[in-house]
Amino acid sequence: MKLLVTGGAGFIGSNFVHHVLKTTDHSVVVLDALTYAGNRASLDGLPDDRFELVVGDITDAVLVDRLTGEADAVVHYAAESHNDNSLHDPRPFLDTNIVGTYTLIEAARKHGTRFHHISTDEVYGDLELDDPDRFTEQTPYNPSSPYSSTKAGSDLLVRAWVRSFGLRATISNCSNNYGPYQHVEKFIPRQITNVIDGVRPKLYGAGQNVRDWIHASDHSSAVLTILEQGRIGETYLIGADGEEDNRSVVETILEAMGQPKDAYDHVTDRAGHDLRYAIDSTKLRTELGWRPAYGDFRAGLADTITWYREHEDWWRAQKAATEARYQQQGQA
Ligand code: NAD
Ligand code: TDX
Repeated sequence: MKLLVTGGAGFIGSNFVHHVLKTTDHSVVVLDALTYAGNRASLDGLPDDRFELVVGDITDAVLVDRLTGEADAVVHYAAESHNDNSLHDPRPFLDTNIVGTYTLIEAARKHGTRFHHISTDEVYGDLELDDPDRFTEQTPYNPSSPYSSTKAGSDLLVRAWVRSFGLRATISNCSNNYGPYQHVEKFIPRQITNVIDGVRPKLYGAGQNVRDWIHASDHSSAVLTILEQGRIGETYLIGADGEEDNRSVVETILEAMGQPKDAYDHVTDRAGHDLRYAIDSTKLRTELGWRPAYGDFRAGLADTITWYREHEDWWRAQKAATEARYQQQGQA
């Protein structure tokens, strides 16, 4: 297959492109606008004969129409992805997440192209800490932030295009990813690179919020499985049973990096901060037989710390500007 991967120069998209080119004989065209979150270097070393990067915007209907017409399938990762940014400037989230997705599904409908939409568990809102239930494919949508509401909107557009126009689409909603190539604005790489720089990690509020962590390589294998074997029109939740509260994550990072466990600061909490996410991925596991390879979050985190230590050239250029932005927001 020839895949068009939008947002392939971002964190999860680039992990997917590496995974596909390593484990299949599919070829890949990445369409990426190289916003502040995209990095060409995340795609270094890929085979020229099976890989191409097109720098462009997913709201560019002419470009999207041509590239979609040339592809056998579209895997749509491109998004504005950071909750904190969406609280300070929501507009790009509407443009990319809503209008961009609309532009892609219109092209896929016209050309009859198979479409896989990447989304997030945040569309379901949040859970109480002691809620015995986790999110399933049946959980009602209830997003909290400008980011998650635009992702929810994009999911609903895809669902409507399946029902109204017969778009051959699947959707996946995944939990929080960690691993190589994640921007230093995000929680785990921000704290790892802070410790490397001799700066104390920054915990929002009391740090009791829970996220359900999955390694990006496991997200990639799940998406490939759904693309190749998923039932058209279906939604699959992707998760690896990795619930951890933020304070434990910071303490684990500090210990793994040889620092005292309590060497972190509390900073201003995020407005509207979701308390807990948790994914039940039974459908994906029983229907399609998918399993995560990283069973142990601490082992995955240790690999990730090693990656950031060894790839300072990849993240260094973004660190100062990212921390300056947090400083302005009172979260530094
Ligand atoms: P990211 O911010 O690291 O990467 C986004 C990429 O999209 C960047 O390369 C950027 O240049 C590109 N992009 C942004 N706007 C564009 C536009 N208008 N046209 C073309 N390219 C554009 O994001 P990520 O964390 O890799 O997330 C990828 C996808 O996965 C998103 O759809 C996100 O909602 C979803 N997701 C993320 C997580 C997570 O934990 N990070 C979890 C579940 C789902
Ligand atoms: O410095 C920090 N301190 C802190 O305590 C930062 C940056 C974050 N946090 C907290 C907020 C969250 O509870 O850590 C948790 C994780 O924060 P983020 O990395 O910003 O992720 P989150 O808001 O949970 O969203 C992520 O997972 C779901 C991705 O950014 C989304 O794109 C995805 O949909």
